[in-house]
Amino acid sequence: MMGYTLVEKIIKNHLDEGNMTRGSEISIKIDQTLTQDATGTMAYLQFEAMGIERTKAELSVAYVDHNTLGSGFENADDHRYIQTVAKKHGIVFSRPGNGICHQLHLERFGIPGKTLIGSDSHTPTAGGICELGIGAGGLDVAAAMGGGAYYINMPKIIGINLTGKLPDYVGAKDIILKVLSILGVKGGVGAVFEYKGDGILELGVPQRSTITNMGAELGATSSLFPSDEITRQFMKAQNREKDWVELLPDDDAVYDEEYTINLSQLVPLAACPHSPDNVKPVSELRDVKIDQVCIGSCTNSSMLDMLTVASMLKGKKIHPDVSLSISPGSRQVYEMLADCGALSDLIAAGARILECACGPCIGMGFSPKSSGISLRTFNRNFLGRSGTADAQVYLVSPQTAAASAITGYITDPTTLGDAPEVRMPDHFKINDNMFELPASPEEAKVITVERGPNIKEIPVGHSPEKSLTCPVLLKLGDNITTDHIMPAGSKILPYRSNVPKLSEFCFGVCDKTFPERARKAGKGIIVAGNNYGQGSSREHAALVPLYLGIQAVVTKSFARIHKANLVNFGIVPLTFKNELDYDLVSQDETISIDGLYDAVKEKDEVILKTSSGKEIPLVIDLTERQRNIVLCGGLLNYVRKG
Ligand code: MIC
Ligand code: SF4
Repeated sequence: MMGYTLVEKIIKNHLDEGNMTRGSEISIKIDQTLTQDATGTMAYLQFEAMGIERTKAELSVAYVDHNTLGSGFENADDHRYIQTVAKKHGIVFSRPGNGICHQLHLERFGIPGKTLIGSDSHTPTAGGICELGIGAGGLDVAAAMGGGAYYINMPKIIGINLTGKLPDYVGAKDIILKVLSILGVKGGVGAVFEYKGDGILELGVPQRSTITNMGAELGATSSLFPSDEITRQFMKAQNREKDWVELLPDDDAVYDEEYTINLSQLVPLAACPHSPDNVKPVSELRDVKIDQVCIGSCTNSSMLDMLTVASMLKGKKIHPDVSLSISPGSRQVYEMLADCGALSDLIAAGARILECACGPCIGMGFSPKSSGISLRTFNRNFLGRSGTADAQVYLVSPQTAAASAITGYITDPTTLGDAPEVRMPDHFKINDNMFELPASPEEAKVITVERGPNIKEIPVGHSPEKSLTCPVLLKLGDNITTDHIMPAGSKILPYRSNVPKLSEFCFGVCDKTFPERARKAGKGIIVAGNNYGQGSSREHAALVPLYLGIQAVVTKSFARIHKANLVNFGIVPLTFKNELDYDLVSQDETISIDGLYDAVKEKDEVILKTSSGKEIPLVIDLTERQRNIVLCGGLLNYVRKG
């Protein structure tokens, strides 16, 4: 008998259907769920539509952290909806101002060995304390709250051995950027990453969580560190030692692939525009003059990150041409920074302190100047995500960000001499008064859920047509992100509960004429290259195309969460059997797929006919369950049908 890896141990304990053969479909029981507000309204509308009284998960938390700008009534309306729906249905509500979902979940709720799904792609952050966190569409989270198991393909397991010790000024962000430089943005699709080796003993939970967080950028299903003495100390410092359990991989555990990174040889790295895997050593970028630095996001906003930055900025002045924003990850971090005086060091240096929320990471304020250069400690630098179409965003560690904020150029922090020593506190300040507990089942009966006028009906999917004839409405290249499909930012994000309004912005980054053309055509398909739909878990990237009449998406390959979202809303995901056939289809031509419905029902292939009569074989890579969902026109119809 072979030993087990961490993910095998957790899955084995939660297995509902299937077996742990790599790549085969399994379903797992879900212990905890989380939502954030930008995906949460949809998730709870769908939960309500399922008619379930109370969440069946051990713990469900509704965080508000994305849409906190409040430039109109829309966000506040959505927050009140989430607050009341949470109170009524047994869900803990985290008020706006409490912090970023993933940081808060680590601090207050995550438990080693448990399973968590969240309507946010960075839910794997919880892997920093060995909780199996998986990002999913809101509808899947709603189904898990209803007691349903969650379906994934049994991942392959990639072991990352860390050896050596990080040099001064080199951080956890540099480790994950290194992994991204090796494997790329689709190198983790279908995989879980497990970190091991002596090097992990050098990393505290905040650093481990920076790494598991950005595993999302590899396309991974999740990432895990073991739950060891370091995890115990972190949970003890959060007054949660009782929730700690040890969880280590077996010595003879088998990994499908292994890589080794020697931390002692690592240098500060940056992901250059416009992809997290476009990685270069910071030292090669030293002539790049910058306009802006943003420190924060669920990747790098822990107390440790903030103390590191404060120690580097203490007694210094931000370069006059640089605007520096700092968003602490949670109110705990914020309060403790205030208590220890580090907050005044940041303010004195000239930092612009923002509330603890996602903020600039999702384009909610702080968009750079036109063609501005922004250095961010975040996890995504996709084109346009910052809110400025021609901005150039580099992703770096807090150390590189702080060093560069002072000099005005991208600066290798290791050139600064000895690093100031920064220690994590032995105890965190615990104050849970921004969490609101749900009502008892009795009290819940009289709670009215408040629904503002921004909350509109969710479009419902339909079965695939028997045979489909329609235009190719858009042809796209590789690595199209959900930020391309359904952009966010301060002008668009407030409409997350209003699909008709949202549809005006669909594919705005690629082609502003798309919504109008789609409306006129009434129906159509999209054609794209590899890794289509990478990035965010937002199901709006499926729902809005559905609303605009998209029937099928034909690609070279899909990102995991987006493919699941297409299935959940009844859009047929198809892939080219021969990748080269991609070149044979053109935008605007009329294609036909004869026998589409029957093919989804029981065939592995179907033929797409181009207008010039070429026949292109397409693969239908769906499990039986997924086929049935698509045939019903999506998961809601499927669940309703029973
Ligand atoms: C993101 O980082 O892209 C987001 C915004 O957190 C998304 C969720 C969303 O689109 O609401 C994610 O990562 O899933
Ligand atoms: Fe928020 Fe950014 Fe993290 Fe997404 S990646 S959850 S927007 S901080």
